Amino acid sequence: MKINVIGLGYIGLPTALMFATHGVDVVGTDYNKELVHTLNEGKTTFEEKGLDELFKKALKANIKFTTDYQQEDIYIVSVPTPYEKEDKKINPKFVISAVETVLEVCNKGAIIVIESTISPGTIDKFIRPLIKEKGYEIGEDVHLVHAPERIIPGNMIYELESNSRTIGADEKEIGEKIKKLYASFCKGDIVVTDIKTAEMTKVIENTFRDINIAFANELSRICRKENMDVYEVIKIANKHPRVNILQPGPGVGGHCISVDPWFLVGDYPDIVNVIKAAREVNDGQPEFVLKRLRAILKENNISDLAKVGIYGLTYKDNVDDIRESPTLQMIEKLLKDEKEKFKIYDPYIERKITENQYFDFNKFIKDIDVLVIMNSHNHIKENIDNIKDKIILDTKNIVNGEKIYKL
Ligand code: SAJ
Repeated sequence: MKINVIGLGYIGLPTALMFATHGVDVVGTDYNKELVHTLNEGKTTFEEKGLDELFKKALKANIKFTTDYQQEDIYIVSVPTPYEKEDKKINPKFVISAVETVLEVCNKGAIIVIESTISPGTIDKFIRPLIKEKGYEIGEDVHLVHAPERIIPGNMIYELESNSRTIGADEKEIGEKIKKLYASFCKGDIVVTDIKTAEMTKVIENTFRDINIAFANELSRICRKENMDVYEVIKIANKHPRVNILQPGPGVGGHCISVDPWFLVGDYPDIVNVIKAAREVNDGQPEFVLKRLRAILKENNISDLAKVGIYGLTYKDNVDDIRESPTLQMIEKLLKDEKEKFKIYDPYIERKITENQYFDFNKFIKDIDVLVIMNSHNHIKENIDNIKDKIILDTKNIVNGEKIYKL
């Protein structure tokens, strides 16, 4: 079988590699020339456990990278789906242009599988009219499928193989055909349903997690008010057989959980309450961290912000992805003109992102008195002994001792 994967980012690349290492002939297409060039030089474009090994295996199998769309029978579209900042609605411009270009080159009867996360109804609202407008008959000239991914950055390769998946299709046979294609590497249960159900399911999975993290974050604020240990409260409550509270943290980042719930807020403004409130709590968490930091500085009579170091720029632990990261939310939105004063370090980030960024951990630690832990990368856990003499705001609950403050 031959496929053309469109979009070689965080999801498209590992998916293309997985297909290639499981007997499928793959051409990966991306409009970013530099990215295609890097892949053709034999290098991956981001860090992910097991990705380099999988990439090497795929190169020995059958995979090519190009900026051109191919004439094929099956396309997997894995392009970003941003949202509009003003009305919080999805902006499907990348999916639209990918489908438009596919239509120009595809064989008659081709199947276009959209993997990108899209809000419920996006295919009905934007993709079907577009295809009809171009004079194609859906179900005849082209078939549509929505096959959202579920993999978690940091454990993508394992999850690609073992997670269950959803395939939404108009026609049962097409759904079954694509199910068979994914079953080449996916050992999990693959459920075939209709397109809109698949769209809704994907978005509400991430919304579920956002709401649950917001609950933990709100608890951290309540416990702070009462000067109580939120982690102890959660640990005890979780002994209840039907309670499973997540962990509070410095905020929610990434391009999934902090984005997808907004699609529902944008599309159902008259209905949505809980989802919107949860989003606002999680978006407000970096500000809570900052307030907590200012209180700690006051308590310790520290007025010089140059003594403060922030550890962690990525959106979560042990990944190199900084999209929507709580630290960036904190320095960009909240600190503004003060941001130059803080010192910043993240072992996963080797390029300059912000002012006063350090690339040497020991030097960073030497230059500060107060440390704010925003990420619990394995790196910091291995260096606990080197930081214990600092005043620490530990938003990830990884270190205990005197002068160590929690959320
Ligand atoms: N976080 C907390 N407390 C927790 C758990 C997470 O504050 O108890 C924070 C993290 O630090 C991070 C954010 O939430 O900033 C999101 O991290 P995550 O690891 O929960 O999820 P993502 O965004 O990396 O990946 C999610 C996953 N979705 C779900 O778990 C429902 C993944 O399966 C999806 O494939 C991915 O979104 C996606 O692409 O949609």
